[in-house]
Amino acid sequence: MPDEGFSYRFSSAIVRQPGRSVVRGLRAVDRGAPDFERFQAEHREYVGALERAGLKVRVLDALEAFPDSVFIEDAALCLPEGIVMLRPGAPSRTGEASLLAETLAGLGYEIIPCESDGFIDGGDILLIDSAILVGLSERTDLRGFEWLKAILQGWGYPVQAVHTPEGILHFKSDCCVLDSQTVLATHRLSRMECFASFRVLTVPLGEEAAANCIRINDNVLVPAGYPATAELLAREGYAVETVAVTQPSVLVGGLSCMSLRYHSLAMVSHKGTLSSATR
Ligand code: CIR
Repeated sequence: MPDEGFSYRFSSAIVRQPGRSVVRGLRAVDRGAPDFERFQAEHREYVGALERAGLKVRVLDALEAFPDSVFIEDAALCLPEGIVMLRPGAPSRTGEASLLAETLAGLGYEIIPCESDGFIDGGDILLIDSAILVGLSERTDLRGFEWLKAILQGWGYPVQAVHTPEGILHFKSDCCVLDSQTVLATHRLSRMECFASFRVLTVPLGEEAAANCIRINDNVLVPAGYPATAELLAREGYAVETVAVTQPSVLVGGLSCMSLRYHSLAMVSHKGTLSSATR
């Protein structure tokens, strides 16, 4: 298992451009389609925020055949020991992982292909330095979890399955890591047993969508439009940057799912250990 900070200190990220087909992306409640041009503009802003947090960002071309492929985090899990290809649970997203694997192979990491007949989405995997929590959800089942657990335990990670309450698409739709000891979670998740050993900051009522933040190096990206959450985090001493995700949110997408954050191989000095450059 790697050093403290591995779950939020990164050097690099990969994102995928939204295609025009994003207007046909999956949604929980049909409130109409997202606007493609606005989606693109928000995506550009998002890339800028990742860069300002210190990441070198690679932007992949859109995949028109996969309307939801902009939500790239669901197809792979990047760890200092290797990259695990996942198997997103929505039928229309089958195929995203194998296309992405071709790109990820170029990073130099060992790539673990998905050999499960179960399903697992990256949006259900919460990395905290001392634990990996995997939400069983509409998209992630027990078989997918057991398969991933065997790989991650082989690398020395404590892994735990947790329940994703009904009505929440992915576990991380409602929580995120803020540092080695702290998570941000909605009321419906904050009292869960899996968070008992952590300090939990609870998202103010009415701002549930703001739980999908991302801590990257010294910044915390927070969805724009949730002032009470931004204020709470700033009061706690985090460097907050707000990013608009009005169009991704039409498709139940948020900040975490639009990038794969990772440590460049040069920063992993030996198996699983990050060099001081990332700390
Ligand atoms: C989907 O339903 O798969 C996409 N419309 C949204 C995926 C968002 N991913 C995530 O929260 N990890």
